[in-house]
Amino acid sequence: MGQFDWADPFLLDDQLSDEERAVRDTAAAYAQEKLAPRIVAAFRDEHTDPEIFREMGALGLLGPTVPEQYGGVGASYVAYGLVAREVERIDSGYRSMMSVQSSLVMYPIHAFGSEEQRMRYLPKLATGEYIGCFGLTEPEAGSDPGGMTTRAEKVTDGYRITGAKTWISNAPIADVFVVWAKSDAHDGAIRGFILDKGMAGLSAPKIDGKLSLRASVTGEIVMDGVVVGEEQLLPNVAGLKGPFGCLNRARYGISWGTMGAAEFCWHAARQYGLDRKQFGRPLAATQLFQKKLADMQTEIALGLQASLRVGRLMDEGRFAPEMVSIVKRNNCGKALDIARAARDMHGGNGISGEYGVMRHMMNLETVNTYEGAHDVHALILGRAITGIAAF
Ligand code: TGC
Ligand code: FAD
Repeated sequence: MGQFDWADPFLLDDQLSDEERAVRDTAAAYAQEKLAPRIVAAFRDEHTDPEIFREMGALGLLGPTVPEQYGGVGASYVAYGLVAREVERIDSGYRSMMSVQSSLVMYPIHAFGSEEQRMRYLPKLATGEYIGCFGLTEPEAGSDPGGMTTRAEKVTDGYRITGAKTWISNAPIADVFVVWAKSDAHDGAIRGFILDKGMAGLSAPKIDGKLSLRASVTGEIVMDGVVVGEEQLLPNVAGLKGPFGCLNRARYGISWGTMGAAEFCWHAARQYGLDRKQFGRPLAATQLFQKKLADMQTEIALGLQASLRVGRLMDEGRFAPEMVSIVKRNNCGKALDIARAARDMHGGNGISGEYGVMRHMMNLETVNTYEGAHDVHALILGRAITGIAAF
């Protein structure tokens, strides 16, 4: 008979390679030593520290799946997921900064870019010298990115890009902007362009006053006739499968990350219940409290196993986007439920910044919405189940 480890019920650790464990341990040590001490003040003050990109880059945590010749470490997608879990255990905003850089900026430049673009951008994105952002969402096109109105119009030797993106992570501090636009020169197909900070007509104003992801800066991307050369077009993809190909990776990473946030909330609720006495005994001695802890443990154990399976299939080149929809949707939804329950189990202390559970809860409201809202992933799955698109 085996031993039961309450914190790792299905022995996830056993299912990882030595290399994956090493990446996980590096990320965990960094997150606990460097990110945890900063987060309470960063969230309270709505402060994003760009230095975090350089710190993560120095440890190989940015674009870890990118091959070494371009500055990555050639790690597996399972390793990438483990990094997201450790970083989001501290805060979803920090994971957001990391996953945009890795999956939404480095991935498309590697997968869809020219060799010249790869060499020019990837090494500096990997070290964090460059910060990247990804512009798909527009004020009138969120869940339906095919409805975008940003246009790339052909001009001599290049394109003039006009339009606006909104709710863009990292945009106000970005050096590199991967943006998607309908290109007149390609029969109106959606194409990807790499814009550089400082280009004439490009600005990225900050969106102030968020009640969620306050440690991760969000902004607009305003493109007022930005003229770029042919060499800024991502040459190797056309259509929505370009941005969706990036989203598959980011959504997969989020499925691990949200489990990290949920584990933080679960462990915090357990410790609070052991320490806090009411009616002459610890809260953790009550049946209701234990049921909530058992529900959390069950959802987290199942969610992690599911993400691990999708990660292994991704590494084998056998994943389908619908698999990612299952784990992104379910793990976000369960993590949000767990954070809300943990907030309640902390009583009045649960609303203080110090205990962290309400911050996770507020963050997870965004995570449940971005990268395909919870209900939109249900519709992606509903289409696969019935053959009928109900969008
Ligand atoms: P649809 O007709 O389904 O597909 C159009 C074309 O795209 C292809 N495709 C995919 N390719 C790769 N991976 C996927 N997951 C794909 N899904 C679709 C498809 O094969 C087709 O290709 P082709 O060659 O036939 O043209 O497109 P639709 O317009 O009906 O899409 C509907 C829907 C709901 C699937 C889609 O619009 C959707 O996923 N909406 C959600 C939007 C979204 O997720 N936005 C995220 C913005 S980025 C962000 O939030 C970053 S936050 C990150 C952070 O801070 O951490
Ligand atoms: P809408 O599409 O208007 O949806 C509103 C509600 O309607 C949702 O509940 C949705 O589930 C529901 N709904 C939509 N369509 C249907 C339907 N057909 N049937 C039933 N229900 C439906 N985008 C980027 O491109 N890059 C980024 O870096 C980025 N970072 C973000 C950071 C933050 C902090 C936030 C909040 C958002 C970010 N986004 C980013 C945008 C994000 O991807 C969108 O907010 C998301 O895709 C939803 O779009 P929307 O906000 O327009 O909501």
